[in-house]
Amino acid sequence: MSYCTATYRIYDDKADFHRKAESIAIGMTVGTWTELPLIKQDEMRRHLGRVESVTIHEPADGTDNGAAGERYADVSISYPDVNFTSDIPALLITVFGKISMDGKIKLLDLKLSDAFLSAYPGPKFGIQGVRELLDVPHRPLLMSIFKSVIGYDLGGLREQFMAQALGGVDLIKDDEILFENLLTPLEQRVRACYEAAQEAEQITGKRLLYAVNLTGRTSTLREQALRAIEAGASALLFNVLPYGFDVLHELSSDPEITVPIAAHPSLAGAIYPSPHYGISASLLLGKLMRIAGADLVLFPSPYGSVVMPREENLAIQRELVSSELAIRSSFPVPSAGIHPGLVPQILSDFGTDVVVNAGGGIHGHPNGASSGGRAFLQAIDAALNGVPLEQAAQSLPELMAALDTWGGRK
Ligand code: 1AE
Repeated sequence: MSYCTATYRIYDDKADFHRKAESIAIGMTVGTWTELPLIKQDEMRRHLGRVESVTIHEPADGTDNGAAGERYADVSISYPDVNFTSDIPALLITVFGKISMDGKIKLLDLKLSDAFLSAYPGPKFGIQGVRELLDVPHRPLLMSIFKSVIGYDLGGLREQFMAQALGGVDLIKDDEILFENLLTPLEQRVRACYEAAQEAEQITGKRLLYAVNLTGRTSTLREQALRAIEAGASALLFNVLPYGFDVLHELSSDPEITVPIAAHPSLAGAIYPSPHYGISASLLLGKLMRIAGADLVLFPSPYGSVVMPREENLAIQRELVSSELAIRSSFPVPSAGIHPGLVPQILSDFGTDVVVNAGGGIHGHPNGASSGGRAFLQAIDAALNGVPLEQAAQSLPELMAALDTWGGRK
C-alpha cells in the first residue's frame, strides 16, 4: 500500500491529541470506523488513514517552538493514495480541506509517495537549465523587476527595459501587477522587449531572459503563453496562488511551453505567516512550487521590505534544491526590498545557486537603472571574491553610490 503523509501542528490547551489525531485519520478517510460492522472494516481498511506519530509539547517543558506558553502537538497522519487522484487539488482537499477550518491547525509538511510524485515531472529547466539558457554556469544570477509600468505605453516600457538590460542583468521580469491592458498588450510588449533584448545583447554581449506576466482567466493562460513564446518571450511569470498549483502544473508540464516559469508568491501572506493556521512557507513556496514545476520561485527575504524569518527562508531553499526529490531543483529568489548592500548576506545564506532580485534596488539607483544593475553585479563579484563591499566600492562608483543610498558599507 502506498501513502502520502501529512504533518500538522495542532494547538489546544486541553485536547487529547491522540484522540484528535485518530479523529482526523478516520474523519478525512473512511468517515467512521468503530461503528462499522467487522466485515465492512475489512473492506474499508485499505482506505483508512493511519496516525504515524503524536509529539506533544507542553508549555512547561521549555521546548516550545510556537507562540510562547502554548500547548501543541506535532501530528503525522498517512493517507492511502488509493483514496485520491494524483493531483495537488485532490491531495490538499484530502489532507487539509475541511480540517484547515477546524481550530488552530497548521499544515507543516507533506511526504509524498513515489506513486503520487510520478505524475509530477517538476521544473522543465530548473537551476541547471536556466543557467544553460543564460550561459552563466556558476555565479548567482541577477533579476530586475519592471517598476511603475501601469500607464506606460510601449515606448516607455521599452526604454525601461533597455535601461535594465544595459546594466547587465540576467533576467527581467514584469511586475506581477501588470495585467493585459490597451497600452502594452501582451504580444506587442513581448515583441518590444525581445527587440530591446537583442539590441542590448549587441552592446553588453550578454543573454537575458524576459519573463512576461500571464494574467486573466485560467482558460486563456495556455493560449496566452503560446502567443507570448511565439512573439519571443524567453520566460513566463505566473502568480501561482491566486490560480492554484494545478494551473502551474498544467503549464509547466505542457510540452509546447518551452520556456522557464518564474512563480510569484502573491497571496502567500494570506496562507503561511500565522503559527496557528494555514500552510508552512516551506511547503507552500518550497516543495509544492517545485513539484508543480516552477523553475524559479520568488519569496520574501529575511532582509528587505517584506520580511520572513530567516529559518523559514532557508527551509524554502532546502525544499527547492533538496536531492530528496528526484526532479530538477528550482532557483530560490529571495525578494522584496533587496539592494546591493544585502548581497554578501544573501550569498552567505543561499550560496551561489540563488537569484538576486530587485525592483526598487535597481530603479532607485541615483544614476538610473543601468547603474543599479551594475552596482548589483559589482556587489556579487566582490562578495564572491570575499572583498568587503566598502573596499570594492572605492574603485566602483556605481556600487559606492548604491551603498551611500541604501547602506551596507559594513
Ligand atoms: C516577494 C515579491 C517581490 C516583488 O514582487 C517585488 O516586486 C519586489 O520589488 P522591490 O524589489 O521590493 O522593489
